[in-house]
Amino acid sequence: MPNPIKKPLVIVTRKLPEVVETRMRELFDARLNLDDKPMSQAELAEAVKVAHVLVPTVTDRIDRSLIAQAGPQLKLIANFGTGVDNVDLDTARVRGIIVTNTPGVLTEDTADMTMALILAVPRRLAEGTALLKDSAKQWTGWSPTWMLGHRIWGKRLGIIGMGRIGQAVARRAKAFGLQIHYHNRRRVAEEVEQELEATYWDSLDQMLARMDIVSVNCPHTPATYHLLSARRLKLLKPTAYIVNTARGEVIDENELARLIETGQIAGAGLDVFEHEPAINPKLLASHSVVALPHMGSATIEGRIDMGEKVVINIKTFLDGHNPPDRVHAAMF
Ligand code: 8YV
Repeated sequence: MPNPIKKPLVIVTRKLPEVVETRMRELFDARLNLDDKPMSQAELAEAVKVAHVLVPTVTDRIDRSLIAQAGPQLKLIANFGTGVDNVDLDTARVRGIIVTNTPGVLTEDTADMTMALILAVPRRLAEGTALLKDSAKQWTGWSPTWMLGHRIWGKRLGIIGMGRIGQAVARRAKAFGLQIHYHNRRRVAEEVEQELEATYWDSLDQMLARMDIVSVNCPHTPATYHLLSARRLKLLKPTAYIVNTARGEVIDENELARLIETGQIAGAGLDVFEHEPAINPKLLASHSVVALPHMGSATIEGRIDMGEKVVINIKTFLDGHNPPDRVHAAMF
């Protein structure tokens, strides 16, 4: 920025942890959303007409038509989140708007939640707790053949997307005795493969057909939209489970629901959905599905760290430097 603005207008679309909001107020002319009411497209359009910096989240659609309405003063979209599939990166680039995200700080939390789902689905955690809480089905006591799930130790876990989160999942899963397999655009470094004792599959199709559990850990991009298509989902063994803490759009959700309903896939642990907040009702009705409301990175520590990254990105940019977490479409 050639002429640094004293107090740039930073519009934040959702409520953030108080400590982050306080810091933003100190540094910027921060317009916060204290009620946390999601902004409509019309409200977002008003925001981009006046803001120097916009701080959106996964719930905001920063698409081509919205960016077209931005005033010339909008120079930075500092996304509060790692995934940037909510932002049209190409249009932003053409308009000379820089986009940043918050990588790294939610890796461990998201990997924890992934591991929780890897355990929860085969071991029927949600079913067990629902049963105890349902007074109509009084528990009559232990039985040797009751609530039997499946062992995860010794089984094959196929990770789709071996980036930071995929590797953090692999580290945890290895400690639980799972054999690590993965598919990624590029093979990871040999030391990483050795540490994780991970087997690389160039062919996603071949990997899918052999896994006991599949975990989706890749970003949602045009190339990964419905990567788990109807055809690929049918390659899974009927005893296989799917876990998704990445983005719903990577899986054909209707087909997944149908295959679980008809017993062609054993179950799923889902933290994300294709049309959030809508969820295919068949998934919610299934005993074999553990569904969570997109809370993979929902820890107070994580949210504060994310906010800190957003502040650093904005501050660095306004001070005339390249923000540390700048993203380009080619990175994904
Ligand atoms: C965030 C996420 O909560 O950062 C991401 O990509 O998926 C989530 O964990 C959300 O996106 C915040 O915008």
